[in-house]
Amino acid sequence: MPSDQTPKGAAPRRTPARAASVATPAPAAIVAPASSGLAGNSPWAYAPAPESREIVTIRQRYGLFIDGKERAPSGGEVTITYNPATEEPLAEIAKGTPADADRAIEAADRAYRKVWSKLHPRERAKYLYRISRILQERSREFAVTETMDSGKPIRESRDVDVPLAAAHFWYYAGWADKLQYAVPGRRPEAHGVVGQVIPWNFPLLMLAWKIAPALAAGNTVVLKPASTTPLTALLFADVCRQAELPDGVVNIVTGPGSTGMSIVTDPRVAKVAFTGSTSVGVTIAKGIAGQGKGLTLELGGKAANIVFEDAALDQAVEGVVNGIFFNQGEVCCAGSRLLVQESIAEEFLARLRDRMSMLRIGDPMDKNTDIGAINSKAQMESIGELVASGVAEGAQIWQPACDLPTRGWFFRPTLFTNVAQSHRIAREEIFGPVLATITFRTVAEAIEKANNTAYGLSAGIWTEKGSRILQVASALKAGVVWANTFNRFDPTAPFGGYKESGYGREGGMQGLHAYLRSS
Ligand code: TAP
Repeated sequence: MPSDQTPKGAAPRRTPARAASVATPAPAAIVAPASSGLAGNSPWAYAPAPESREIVTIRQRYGLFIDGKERAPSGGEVTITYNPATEEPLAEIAKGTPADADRAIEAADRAYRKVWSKLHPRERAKYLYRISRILQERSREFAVTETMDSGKPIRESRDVDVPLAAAHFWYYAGWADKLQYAVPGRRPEAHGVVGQVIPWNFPLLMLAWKIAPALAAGNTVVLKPASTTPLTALLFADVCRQAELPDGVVNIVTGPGSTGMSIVTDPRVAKVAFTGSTSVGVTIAKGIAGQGKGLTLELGGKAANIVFEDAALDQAVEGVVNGIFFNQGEVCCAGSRLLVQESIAEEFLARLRDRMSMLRIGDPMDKNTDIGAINSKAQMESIGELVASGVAEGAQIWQPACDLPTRGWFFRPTLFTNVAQSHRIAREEIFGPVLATITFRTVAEAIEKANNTAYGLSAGIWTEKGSRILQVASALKAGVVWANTFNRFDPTAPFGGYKESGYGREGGMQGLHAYLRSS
């Protein structure tokens, strides 16, 4: 396998950079006057606080991780992964083919039959603990790599993605020798080989959500990362080697969607887990229909974040900002619909605009950055198209006046008011830093509007009244309901959706069930 090195963090030279950046479609007339906040040219602007890239060595080329070894793709082709904040190519990534998927599944099947299923569960647990410890020890390296490859702020990869990924391995390590307590009265058994396909918004964390419970339950894994964010999965392959995980227990096959499809439809794959768009989720469900495989689908969302008139307004503003601007809004459970009670709407929106004017948008490697880069040019264009539809359909757009970097894919935080429930921005998952505001008068109206969506992944409630939280939470058709907080994740808590947000749960004991068959 080629292993030629470039200097630390350097991009391969021979690949040309991508086209010029995509401008946020924000006509000057709809942009607010210059902010007096902490961003831009304010005398109170923060000094730059860039994280060092020195800890990371990004190689020029990466192969597939199959049977414990790095392998060249059978077709000899590569794709390029880019830094979304600079548009620079980071590395060449093996373009795995169906033949490579076949080899990976064969290795996982062999590892399952000959090694992993024969290990005492306590021994399996030791590997998971070891992986968790290594992730913690190498956390800075993972955080910097994740930020460079995905565009998310270093503050988030450092404080959320990497610690949560380590926590998932730690949590499921504890389950490995206690599986009988997860399915009382029945005999838990692993499926065998599981096929997993993950998206680009939380590359390492989604890998942990998938691999940790699968291994704890005694399965072996073939995982396909998203094409735009393969680097932390490939770094994780190195962690598997460092942890001396037996060969073939984890296999990572980079490549296009069609390679993901050949993994999930292979008859030797007994269980499939997918996170990503609803359309691909549907394609996968159709592709494996009738094969008797286990399937969990974690798909899109259009969460309502509901603010009642008695809420602590400043806290609610923080929660709404966190709900939609965390990870640039590229979050399946993002609170992308703000439902605010009419009596406080004007005041709430004024405070929200003030807060949005303080957000710092720019270099994701700067520790002060709140909103980093959009993951890809395609995603930028998709956000821009939906925002343009909001303007065309008559919603009122507002964006803070902030300077965006001249290179890279950056999108201004965007607030829409005068939104009708029929508008596309109120119905479709935008997967970007765009908030659509709808008002309501009564609790019943709030519930009806919140549930008026094809999705059902998450929701938020902001009120001082405990009884109202219980009433509204039990009426909302959403898998996760946060009260007076938003985007809280914990390995012990199940996560998943209803309706077009998919089915099955990840996290907690429920997440383990998906990886067990019990008799
Ligand atoms: P998807 O196409 O759903 O990509 C997710 C994963 O599925 C990637 O690894 C992708 O591989 C793979 N994939 C694509 N087509 C496949 C197929 N036919 N069979 C098996 N695997 C396949 O998402 P996207 O195109 O990157 O984003 C489109 C929209 O989906 C976004 O705008 C957003 O609304 C939504 N999205 C939702 C989520 C979550 S968490 N709900 C995550 C990402 C995107 P490649 O990367 O190689 O294409």
